[in-house]
Amino acid sequence: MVCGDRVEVRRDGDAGVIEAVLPRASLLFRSDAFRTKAIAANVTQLAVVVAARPSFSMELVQRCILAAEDQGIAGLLILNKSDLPETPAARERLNLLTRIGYPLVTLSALNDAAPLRPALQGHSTLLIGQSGMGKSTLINALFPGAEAMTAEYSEALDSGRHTTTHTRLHRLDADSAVIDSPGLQEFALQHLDTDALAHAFVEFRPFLGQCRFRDCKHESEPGCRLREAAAAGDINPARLQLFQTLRRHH
Ligand SMILES: Nc1nc2c(ncn2[C@@H]2O[C@H](COP(=O)(O)OP(=O)(O)OP(=O)(O)O)[C@@H](O)[C@H]2O)c(=O)[nH]1
Ligand SMILES: [Mg+2]
Ligand SMILES: [Zn+2]
Repeated sequence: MVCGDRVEVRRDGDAGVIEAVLPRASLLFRSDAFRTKAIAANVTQLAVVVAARPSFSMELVQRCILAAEDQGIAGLLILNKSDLPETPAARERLNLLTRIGYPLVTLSALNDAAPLRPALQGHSTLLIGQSGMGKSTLINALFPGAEAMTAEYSEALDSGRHTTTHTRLHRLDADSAVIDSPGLQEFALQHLDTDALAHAFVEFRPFLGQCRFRDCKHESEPGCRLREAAAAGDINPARLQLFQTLRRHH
């Protein structure tokens, strides 16, 4: 059983006994070189939380979004700590994803979480991201009684302190929930084969199946439609490059 599972419970006196775990609409995994672990079930939206400080990895953000796409989960970007003066530069880096359609909410969890509320409606949203970006601070802003632990990030290490250790679901209303999760350092995608990986790049989809060779790896094969699209500016070469890097690491 993982966070977000729906279960059937039988009453047994004062206690409840879980009789069955209902089929999952989605299941998100996190993995590193050593192991794979389920994070949460039945998530309908993955919100990647970033901030100008500590610094964030755009590759890690994209890996999270790719994992979401693979599971048919909507991707959302949250740029937190908008009170920091370096925020416009962080916003600029996110263009790589906002240009292909991913929605972005910019806010300061310390000041006001209201800008996020409309995007949460009707979704089970998993907050994910590097340590220190402010996921738990955001939970506390949305749920006044939550008392989620937060901690200042380390300026010396330019990273958070891995304060949150468990994944926890907070119910917003009957059909909306928000899940806090421990900070990520890496997000492996070994479980995606070449085809699944290519499909996870949403802007590649119109071009897939149009390469000269059916088993095209989109590397140096002649007649590769994806490389043509990158050369023509229809897809960002940086995204094709990320695809190639991830594919080679299978
Ligand atoms: N300036 C500023 N600081 C913020 C904001 N939101 C959060 N912080 C600070 O950022 C630090 C990290 O916040 P957390 O909420 O603990 O971060 P987290 O993403 O939950 O970190 P992990 O649980 O380690 O993954 C804390 O010192 C927060 O007070 C914000 O909007 N502005
Ligand atoms: Mg936290
Ligand atoms: Zn190709």
